[in-house]
Amino acid sequence: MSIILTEVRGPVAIATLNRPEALNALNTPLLDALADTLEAWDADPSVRVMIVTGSDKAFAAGADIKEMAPKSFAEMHRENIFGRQIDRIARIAKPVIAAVAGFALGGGCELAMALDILLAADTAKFGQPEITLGIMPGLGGSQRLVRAVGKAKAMELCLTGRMMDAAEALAAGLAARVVPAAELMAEAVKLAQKIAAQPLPAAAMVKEA
Ligand code: DAK
Repeated sequence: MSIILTEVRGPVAIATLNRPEALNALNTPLLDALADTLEAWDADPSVRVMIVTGSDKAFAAGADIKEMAPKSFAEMHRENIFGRQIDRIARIAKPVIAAVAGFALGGGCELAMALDILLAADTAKFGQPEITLGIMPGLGGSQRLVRAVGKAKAMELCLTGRMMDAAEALAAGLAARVVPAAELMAEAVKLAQKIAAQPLPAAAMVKEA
């Protein structure tokens, strides 16, 4: 079974993270495959909007702790582990929606924030629990979370590692909208279709700006 499931519905392309045994923890093969997939769609004129999603239980429960564990923090920083792929994903020109149900923690929350619109299921739980492992957010969380929710809440989340539910994420400005979990994908596709109906160059320029 592929680590990324793909489906294209007209102008809307959907990538589903598929590592259920590890709650979609982001390891090198998964992030390589996701970046390759999104870049291929970015270059495909028939695709206008993309959606990245996970499972009911987890969008992604973090960067893969087992892959990081043998490395020193200095090695992780020097190798920019997982950072190269997140940077590739953030450079996708077409709009990308994060459809998030369940856990979006650590690198999982950072992946969602590297995309353009975060649509949350009412089951979504966000957090940057890195500090509980003795490390700090390394995939953009220290910057993107601040921009999304402001310094005070970002500091509180990063310094305590606590989780925030979907309602709090909506109130804080991290999520654009919260929908019932059963309707998450239908709502994400509807949103994607609405964007796909707009002129693509304008959409890409809005994103770039
Ligand atoms: N990595 C690897 N495996 C994970 C994982 C993760 N982040 N999260 C869950 N899993 C695995 C579990 O180990 C378990 O596998 P088995 O032990 O059965 O083999 C399976 O997924 C199911 O998890 P649980 O049994 O724990 O499920 P529960 O429902 O009981 O709990 C949970 C769900 C999400 C509360 C729990 O799994 C959990 O706390 N997970 C870890 C969450 C976390 O701490 N995430 C942040 C990871 S740190 C950097 C680059 C990157 C980063 C930092 C720096 N630089 C370049 C400098 C990134 C850091 C992170 O993301």
